[in-house]
Amino acid sequence: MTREDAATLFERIALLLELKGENTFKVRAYRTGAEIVESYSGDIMQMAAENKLAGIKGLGEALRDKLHEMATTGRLEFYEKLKAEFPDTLFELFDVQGLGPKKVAALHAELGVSSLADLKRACESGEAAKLAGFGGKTVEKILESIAFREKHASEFRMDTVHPLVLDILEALRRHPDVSHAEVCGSYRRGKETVHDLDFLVSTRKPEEVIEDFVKLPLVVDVIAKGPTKASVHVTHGVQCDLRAVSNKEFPFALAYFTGSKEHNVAIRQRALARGWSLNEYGFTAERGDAPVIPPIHDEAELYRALDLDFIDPELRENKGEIDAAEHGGLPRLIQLENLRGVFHNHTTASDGGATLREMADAAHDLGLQYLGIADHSKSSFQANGLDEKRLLAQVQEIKVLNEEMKEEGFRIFAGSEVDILKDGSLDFSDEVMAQLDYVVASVHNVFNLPEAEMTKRIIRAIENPHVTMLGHVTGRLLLQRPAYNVNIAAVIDAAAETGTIIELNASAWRLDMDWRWWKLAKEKGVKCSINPDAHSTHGLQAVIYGIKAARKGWLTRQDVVNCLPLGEIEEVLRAKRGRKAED
Ligand code: DGT
Ligand code: CA
Ligand code: CA
Ligand code: ZN
Repeated sequence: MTREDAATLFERIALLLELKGENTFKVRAYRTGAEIVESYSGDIMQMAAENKLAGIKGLGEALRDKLHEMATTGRLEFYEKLKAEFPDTLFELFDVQGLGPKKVAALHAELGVSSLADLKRACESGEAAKLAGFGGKTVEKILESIAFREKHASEFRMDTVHPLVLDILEALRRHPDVSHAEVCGSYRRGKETVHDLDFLVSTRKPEEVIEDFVKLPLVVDVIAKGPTKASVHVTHGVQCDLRAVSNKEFPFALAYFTGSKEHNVAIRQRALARGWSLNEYGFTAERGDAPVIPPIHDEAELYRALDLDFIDPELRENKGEIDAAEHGGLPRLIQLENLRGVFHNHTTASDGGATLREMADAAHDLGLQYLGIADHSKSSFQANGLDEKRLLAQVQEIKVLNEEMKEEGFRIFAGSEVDILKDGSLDFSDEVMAQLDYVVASVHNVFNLPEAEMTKRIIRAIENPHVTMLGHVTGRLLLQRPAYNVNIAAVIDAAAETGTIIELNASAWRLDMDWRWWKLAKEKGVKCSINPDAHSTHGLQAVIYGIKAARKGWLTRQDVVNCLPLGEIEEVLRAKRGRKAED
């Protein structure tokens, strides 16, 4: 069980206890527990397994015991029992936008709402609007959120599936009868959300491997099982397909099941043009005069046989990659190892769970050379945004810490995630922003503007010489909240013109700006910054999702500013301000 799973369980327990009308003290203990688990800077699950949690502030004995149980058994009996007192469908309500625990409790107690379907009915009939705290606006928002969720009901975010993929691949690779195991499908292509996971193994004993696969501990139920394939549901309700093939078939099956469908169709046509048919098992000569089929041992040889360079899975969307592979024009995609630092990170000064020092140590431990802090600005009061005074105090604190960390070759950059106000002006004056090393400008409220107005608002912010980079361009929360209306192409043009960096927010919830826009941005000369938007030390790990999205957007290390070493990044941060002075 990961720390996220454990934190989620504590959150849910808090909510269920609240619904039961338990005392608020107890409820709060679980909620605090969830926050601690989520943001603790050490390996809290390992510590829980070893019974070493004593002394962590805010974690009482009851919660410590529960963490121990979760860490060692992967489940929690207390939660299972509690959960059994409620209908399963109640849990659908928990992630609806605009529906906090209090509202869920009111809906449940007063209208007997225990599922999304109930909620929809209660909203449509006008009953919900009569409850205390439910205006027409709230109801409208809930209905919109339900519609959005229904549309994406069978998709999963990276943070849900990534740990599952690691676990399952490890189990498959450890199996004595498996020679190769890979994950295929949209996951391998680095899509921001996936419908299901597709695994592939090569083996001489498919039946044994399939038999053991359906018995893996994280399998919840078996959907279908045959001699060479199986489908199961695992944790979180994620469907996993497994196919077993021979070693000889493996590269063909790997390419086929990686997709995309559109890429496969184009590749198949290319094979046909030289007289070969292609499917998940191999090439077959279709004509007597077709060229001899060379031996194929891996995907690279498969592409080579078609006179193509190897195409990284992330690029396989039939969006120009085949033409590029034919002419030596594929980019050398960025890798996690290329990152030298990270911008846009929060601390306990605003809504983060770790202190400045803890964040700096964690970034240093990851092997990074610099960490950019960007706590929220004062208008984001719900996130405890900093006013000028607190911000400048933080700048001083960073200076002191930088003196200490200088010898280690590590540097903290003082910044701020400055709110872009409704009219496109910024939450801090130029004078204040001038005292920072960099500024991320983001929209955090008034999402419902018409496209032209939102675009104008964002472009006005970008035109400020102190705005180093634009944060989460569309404000989307994957599977949860749609992007606001904004003309992204126009924003890219404005960024190119003003020398503003655009953020690739690496949080699995955002991955914003979307990968579909990066190729255009890069062609216009816009630089990217892969920003974890970390709200805890663990949150820094989000860069792995950002790297996947950047690769999918054709980006190389040259396109991403935080691949630059400490010695070169400062100049980039100063470039836009300097530009103003020269003009
Ligand atoms: P998703 O929806 O997130 O699961 O996306 P994929 O791409 O993983 O789609 P999935 O799981 O239905 O199929 C995995 C891959 O198998 C897909 O990317 C390409 C290949 N594939 C599946 N069905 C077909 C098909 O009818 N024709 C071709 N050419 N390829 C297919
Ligand atoms: Ca899939
Ligand atoms: Ca599938
Ligand atoms: Zn933000």
